[in-house]
Amino acid sequence: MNTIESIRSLLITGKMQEINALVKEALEQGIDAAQILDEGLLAGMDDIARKWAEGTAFIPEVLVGARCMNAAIEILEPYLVHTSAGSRGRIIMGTVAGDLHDIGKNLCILMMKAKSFEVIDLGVDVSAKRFVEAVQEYRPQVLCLSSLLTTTMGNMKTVIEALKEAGLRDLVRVAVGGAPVTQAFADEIGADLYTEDAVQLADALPALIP
Ligand code: B12
Repeated sequence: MNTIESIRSLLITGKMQEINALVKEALEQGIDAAQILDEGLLAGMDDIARKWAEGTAFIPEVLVGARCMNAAIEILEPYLVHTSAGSRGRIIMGTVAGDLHDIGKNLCILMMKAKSFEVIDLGVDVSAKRFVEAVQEYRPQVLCLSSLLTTTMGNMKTVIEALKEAGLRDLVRVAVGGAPVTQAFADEIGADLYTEDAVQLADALPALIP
C-alpha cells in the first residue's frame, strides 16, 4: 500500500498521529497536497460515509474520522494556500444553526484562502442573529452558509430573512451549499450563488464580487 492509500484506509481508525505522520511523509515524498487531500483524506471520508450508510460503521467512527480529517487539513493548509499580497475580498462563512458538520465548510475556507480571499470562520451551529452581527461588524462582500442536514437547510432562509430585516441584504452576496442543497433550493430562498463543491465556490467568487 502506498502512502496515500494508507492515509485513506487509516482514516476510519481515527489514528490521528499515524495519519498526520503519513501526511507529512507524503509531502516530503513530493506528493502534491491536493492529491493527498483528494485521493487520501476525501476518499477515506467517502469510504466512511458509505460504510455508515450500509450500517457497517457508526457515529464514533465517523466522528474520529472527521477529527483526523480536520487535523490533516491544517497540516496541508500552508501547502495549498499561497499567501500573496492583498486580499481579493472578504468572506464570512459558517454552518447554520443546529448543524455541527464542519468538514465541508473547512474545505471551502481552505479553497477560498488558496485563491487569496480573506475568510472569517464563524464555526458551526451559528444562529441567524450571529450571522447578522458578523455582517454588520466585518462588512464582507460574501456570506457563505453551509448545511449538511435536510432539517437545518431551512435555516439558510432564516439567515437571508434576518439580513433583509436588518437592512443588510443589498450589502452582501449570499452563497449556499452542502450535500442536501441544490440550485433549485438556492433560487427558492433567494441566495445569490450555489455550487456543488469548494473548488467551484472559490472559482465562482470573483464574478460575484463587483
Ligand atoms: C462526517 C459526518 C458527520 C460527523 C460530522 C463531523 C464534522 N466535524 O463535520 C458527525 C458524526 C458529528 C455527524 C453527525 C450527524 N450526522 Co452526519 N454525516 C457525516 C458524513 C458521513 C460526511 C459529511 C462530510 O464531511 N463530507 C465531506 C465533505 C467534504 O463534504 P460536504 O460536507 O458535502 O461539503 C462539500 C460540499 O457539500 C460543498 N459545500 C459545503 N458547504 C458549502 C457551503 C457553500 C456556500 C458552498 C457553495 C458549498 C459548500 O463543498 C464541500 C467541499 O467540496 C455525511 C454523509 C455524506 N455523504 O455527506 C453524514 C450526514 C450528512 N449526516 C447525517 C446525519 C443524519 C447526522 C446526525 C443527525 C446523526 C445522528 N443521528 O446523530 C448527526 C447530526 C449532528 C448535527 N447536529 O449536526 C445524514 C444527513 C441526512 C439528512 N437527510 O439530513 C448524512 C447525509 C448521513 C446519512 N446518509 O444519513 N455527521
